[in-house]
Amino acid sequence: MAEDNGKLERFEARINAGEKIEPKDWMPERYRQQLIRMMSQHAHSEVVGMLPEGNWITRAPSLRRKMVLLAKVQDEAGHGHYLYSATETLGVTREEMLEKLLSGKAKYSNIFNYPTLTWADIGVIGWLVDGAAIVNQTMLAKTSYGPYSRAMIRICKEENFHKKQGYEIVATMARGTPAQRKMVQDALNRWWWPTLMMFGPHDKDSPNSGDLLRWKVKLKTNDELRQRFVDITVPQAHAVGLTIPDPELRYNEETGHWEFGEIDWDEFWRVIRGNGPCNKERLAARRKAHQEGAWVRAAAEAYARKHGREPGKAA
Ligand code: FAQ
Repeated sequence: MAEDNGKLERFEARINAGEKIEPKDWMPERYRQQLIRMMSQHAHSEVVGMLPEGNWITRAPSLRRKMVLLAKVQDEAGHGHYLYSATETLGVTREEMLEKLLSGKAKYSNIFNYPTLTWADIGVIGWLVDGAAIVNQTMLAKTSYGPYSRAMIRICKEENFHKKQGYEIVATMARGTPAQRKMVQDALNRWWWPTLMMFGPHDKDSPNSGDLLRWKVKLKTNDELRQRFVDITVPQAHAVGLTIPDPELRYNEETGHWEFGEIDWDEFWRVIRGNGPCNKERLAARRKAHQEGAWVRAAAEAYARKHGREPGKAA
């Protein structure tokens, strides 16, 4: 125990000195478990996050829009892969993580349990959802765990492109016909509040934040990041003539922040516990894809064995 205390002290001193923790370094079991929880949920979010947008690839309004959306959805598959690989460095296998997702035990971001009803939703997802992801992940790029931090740096670069393509769709529709303006405003009305929920519960209701902040996995709290997102996004909505669907939204000259109304936390908990509008549909789609991909996994394993490599390990 005394030895463990010494290790813990050295571990925390390294974190406080801004050093990265690497896979083979000693780490408290609680740090490892918290990272597995958070990083695997993040990986699942990227993969499930392909579904609402993938739904629109065949219906994109032009070839250019189709190519861009295809590339974006493909990027998200890539992000899932980097994040599963980074999580594997903590001693958990990809199969274990996937089993938790497919059996409904693991969480993934609340936001991907809402339907994409019109093309404007694709613009608004890029602008708001990728915009929120960037605010959150720019901080995570400085996280104390080396593999997560490095994955985040690359992912953030791609998310910046995603946000720009989304805002371009939004701006184009906002200066389009009355029907297009109505469609994009309606999409903003439906996605605004669920996007604010992406940052997690208020700090006072966030059981994990204590450990995560202490060990610099998180560098800012849920409420701090949510406020930052609102401050960045409100002027962007105004710039294209859209209205944020919050009657309580007002700018506070003294603090320099946009104040906003209360989030419907009952809706948040309902959605993350499996009872949102599309939870069942999303999991069914993932299970189907997993089953249909069985032959690909079998072929990859057979190939690895034939060439004397352990399946799942790089050459
Ligand atoms: N959704 O104690 P806290 C993307 C759960 S990537 C679902 O505050 P924590 C890119 C939380 O897990 C989006 N569950 O938790 C893209 C915990 O339950 P547990 C994903 C949530 O970890 C764009 C409980 O509530 N990004 O969008 C959510 O300290 C477009 C209590 O919460 C990440 O995952 C939620 N929103 O803070 C892809 C970023 N919030 O596990 C495709 C990494 C909270 O104890 C298309 N993660 N919960 O059973 C994080 O930064 C943190 O994990 C938070 C939550 C901030 C999400």
